[in-house]
Amino acid sequence: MEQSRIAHSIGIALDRFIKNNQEQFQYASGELSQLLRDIALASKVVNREVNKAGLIDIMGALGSQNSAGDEQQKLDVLANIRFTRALSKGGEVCALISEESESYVDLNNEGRYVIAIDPLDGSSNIDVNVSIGTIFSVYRRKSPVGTPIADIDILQKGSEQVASGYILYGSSTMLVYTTGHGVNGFTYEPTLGEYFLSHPDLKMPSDGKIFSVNEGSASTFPASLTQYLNYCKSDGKYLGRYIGSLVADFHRNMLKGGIYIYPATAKQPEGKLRLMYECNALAFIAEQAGGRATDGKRRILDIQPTTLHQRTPFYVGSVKMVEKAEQFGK
Ligand code: AFP
Repeated sequence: MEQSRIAHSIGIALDRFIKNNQEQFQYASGELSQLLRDIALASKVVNREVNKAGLIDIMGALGSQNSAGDEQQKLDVLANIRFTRALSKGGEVCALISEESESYVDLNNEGRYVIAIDPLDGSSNIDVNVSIGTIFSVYRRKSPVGTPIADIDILQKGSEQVASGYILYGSSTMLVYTTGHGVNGFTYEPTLGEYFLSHPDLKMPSDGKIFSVNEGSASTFPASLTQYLNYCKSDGKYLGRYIGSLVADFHRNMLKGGIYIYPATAKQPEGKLRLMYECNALAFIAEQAGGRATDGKRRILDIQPTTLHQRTPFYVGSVKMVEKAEQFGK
């Protein structure tokens, strides 16, 4: 019995996977690997807090508002602290852009990387025990190491990301990331406190059946989107699925095939989602998994950000579904 148990390999742990694949990275000095480990470690702490949230009554609004005017939840604040702390301790990060801070956080002029992060996305789902996520993008700084951070370091296009990923705090906790060599997904094993490779070389189906959009705002959608949704509904093969947690909606569509849309609306002409710490990271992952991400017209990764908290419409998912939705806008 014991022998047969030992014979079964438990799989590749995240640490080993990162180490084994370090050479793939153009600037393989080990710093990016360490940075990914720092993010993984912080996510374990956040995961623990997310899991015990209901038990120790740390849920609910703290009463302050973040830079975008959203009401901050306690867990948002905690997650922001955990990730900032982990990334500042490591020393690899010179600046951190976060949903929770109006300006970027200057961490360490010696660091070579800039991080954009939404520490806890989908915060309105926290109180009702629905999946939430962390989203992150990693860039190389452009100014010389040791000098103060400059705008060119901060306002980089998504196409300049060297890594991106997300953590999904769902029925299992998963970390999914890319360094531009495909996408790999790791599932957290809580009793061992470790992520294990569960979804190697993830590919998004080229077509799908799921459309994810908040139809509560349908009266304010652009005409092209209304036409696309009418097409989906009249066809009969499509399913509507919308959690309202970007990471969870994106992850489901990546595994099953589908499209997630947050359009420009009459109320929010630039859309709701933030380019730098929501859309770019998922666009990079989508493309690396064979999917497509646009603002309905332009490739997300080609958009030059001009401000930290810039918003963009977001169409992401299976190539054929995104292309079909775009056709209605031509
Ligand atoms: P919250 O963090 O305020 O819950 O917003 C979540 C989010 O940024 C993204 O995760 C969702 O997909 C999207 O907004 C939901 O927005 P709507 O409630 O307008 O559909």
